[in-house]
Amino acid sequence: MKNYILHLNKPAGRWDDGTPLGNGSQGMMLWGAPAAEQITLNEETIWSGGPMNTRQDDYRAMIDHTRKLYLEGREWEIDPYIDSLGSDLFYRIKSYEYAGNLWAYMDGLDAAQITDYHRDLDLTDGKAVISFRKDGVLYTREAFSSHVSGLQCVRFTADEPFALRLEFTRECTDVLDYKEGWIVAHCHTAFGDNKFRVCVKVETNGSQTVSENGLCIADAAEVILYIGIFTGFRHDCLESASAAGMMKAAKGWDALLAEHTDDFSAIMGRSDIDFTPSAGTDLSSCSAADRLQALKDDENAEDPQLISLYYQFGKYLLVASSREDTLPANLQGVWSEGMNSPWNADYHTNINLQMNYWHAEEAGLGESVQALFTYMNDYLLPGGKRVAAENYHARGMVVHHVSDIYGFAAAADGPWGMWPMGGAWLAFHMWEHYLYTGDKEYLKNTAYDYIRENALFFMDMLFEDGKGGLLSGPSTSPENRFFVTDDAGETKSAYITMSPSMDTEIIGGLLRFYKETEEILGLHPEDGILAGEMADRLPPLTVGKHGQLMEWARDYDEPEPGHRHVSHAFGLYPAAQITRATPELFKAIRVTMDRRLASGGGHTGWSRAWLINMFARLRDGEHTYKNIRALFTQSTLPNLFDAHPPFQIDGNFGGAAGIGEMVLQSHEKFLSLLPALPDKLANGSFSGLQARGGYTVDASWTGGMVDTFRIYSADNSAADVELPAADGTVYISEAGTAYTVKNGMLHLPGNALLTKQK
Ligand code: FUC
Repeated sequence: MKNYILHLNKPAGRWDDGTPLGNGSQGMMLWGAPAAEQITLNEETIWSGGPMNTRQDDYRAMIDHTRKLYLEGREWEIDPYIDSLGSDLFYRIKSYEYAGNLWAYMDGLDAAQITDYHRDLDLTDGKAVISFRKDGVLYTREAFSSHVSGLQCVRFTADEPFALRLEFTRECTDVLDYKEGWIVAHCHTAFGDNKFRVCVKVETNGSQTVSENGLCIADAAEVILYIGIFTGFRHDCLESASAAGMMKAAKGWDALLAEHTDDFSAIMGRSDIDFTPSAGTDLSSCSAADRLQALKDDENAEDPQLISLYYQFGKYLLVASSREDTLPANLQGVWSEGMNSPWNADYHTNINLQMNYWHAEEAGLGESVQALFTYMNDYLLPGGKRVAAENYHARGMVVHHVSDIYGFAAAADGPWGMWPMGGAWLAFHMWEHYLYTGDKEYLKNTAYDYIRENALFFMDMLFEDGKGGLLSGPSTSPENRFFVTDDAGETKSAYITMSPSMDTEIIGGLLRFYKETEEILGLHPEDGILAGEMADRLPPLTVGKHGQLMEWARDYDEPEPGHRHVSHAFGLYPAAQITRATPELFKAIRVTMDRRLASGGGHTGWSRAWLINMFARLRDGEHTYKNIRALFTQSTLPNLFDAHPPFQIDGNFGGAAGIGEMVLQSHEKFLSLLPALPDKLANGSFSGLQARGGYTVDASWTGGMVDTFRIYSADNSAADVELPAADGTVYISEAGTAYTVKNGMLHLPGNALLTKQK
């Protein structure tokens, strides 16, 4: 893989313009100001609040009443009825919090006198380097966040002896201890009194003096900070955990850096998508902020390499915020600036948490995906079973639209929170992992319980429509409203209904792959058969009066036709229910997307990222590209962070997924090379991409045509490959066998490296 470096040439003016580093569970954001380095620290389990009792004895009666209203044709009464029950129906979770700020003040480095400023983040080895000069003296700050040791490390050096003062600040700090070689802070969260410690071991050849406001170092050639954060969520005894954790610093900078580099670059090196710039336009050494600005300034400007960089950055951020033994990435990965993060930096499960992992399978980020599955099994499953039993009086598990690290699963926030689909949507990720790997042991040991419990919930909760069909609900089409007319002829907007299209897509998909899971594993075959039968009785997806895919079971108008969620497009992406094999729906979803965009859709980063994936699935390379460009020019901060606004990480991940979908798809039961390649990206290559069926795929192309490609699977599986080539085009394998393209497809009997015949 090429070396991808995210260059910036200014200090961050705000936290969300900083340089993010992370080891999966801890993170730090470097601001890079010469005179006052600010390192904003995070640890993923510093989260206010705690487990909540969400039992509601009347909840099931409320559910049944809404169903009755719907079946009696009094749908317009549902939202007012829910409103009349008061806000106690919905809970509010607490916020993820930062761990504090570590400051390094260096007097005399006034911004006006600084030259040669660089702030670089190497995405391959996960190391940041900030450097600048004053009066010819070179100052350097290097940082990495090590998953292997669990420590985050920062080193200050300069050509000449220097001084600095270290200080730690945070609300809710009970003890702050500065002593020679150490800073130790004992802190707690704003609510719930969750305790944690921030420990900084300071190593320097300079002199150290403890003062009231910090640790002062003078005459140093080098100052190294080894930072460890230890939380009560993870450890019973903070004293012994921090003592043991900080021992790892004894290895020293070089050894810690070497083991970190091996670990990080092994994961990052697995996959690459490299778009070739046109001759003479290599911008890879320019600042990312300037490159984004150039795209904004000139609508004809192109920067294919920025798309490659953005793809790697999407991988980088996930590896830095989600690893095999951590929690999954939250709305801001693992980064957060203060005590209250936007949307609590929670786990939003009506698209955001899912989007965080959209690129992960294809990019080969198995360790990161594991964090999601562990969270689903260890937190959502028990929490979701409680809510299913206590509130719905049903078997199985249910998760609504937000969650936290305490396994919260009940309906939250307001009427739009009456959406019992979050847990089920996440089950698709487990099934997809099986499709990618074919790993039956994983299916049985990791995925089965979670998939089954979600299926059982809906098998209990679906209800008869009186005409032989089954309905779901009450539910919503995430966060979107529709117009209903009451019996007095007055039109009102409402959230809550039965069987919105996304419900049908999620439940139908879930019940069908649950059935397949039972067929594969044979554990409860009768339940699998019943699930399949119930899926067949769900309402069909329907084309509405505008030719659009209907968002709800009835063809309502909506107050916000450009709404950021396009939930009924779930069947197109991320699921694979709407494809070229369902031409009417394929056409109708396009109408839906065009209508959304015509009314201002895609205005949040994640919404734009979703559109990129949808257009790629529609095989429309030009619109895919247009939306990537819009993501860069409208929803990307100077350091390449996605902006809702504010910073929200899902768009980074969804955007990376969409870039992958342009060059490789595998959801139609065959491999498709360059399915949505825009003209502007006519030349390039990719390597190490994973595809469903257990394949690893490499390819290179010029002029939009595949020159060479390699398909590999551990069991040497045959592969059907679709590629942009005229019928009769011949590809030759290494062994000299000729394969001829027919109807845009090639059939390969097993692993092969193929080159187009000249
Ligand atoms: C979803 C979106 C919002 C926001 C929030 C965190 O509910 O509708 O735009 O991204 O998640």
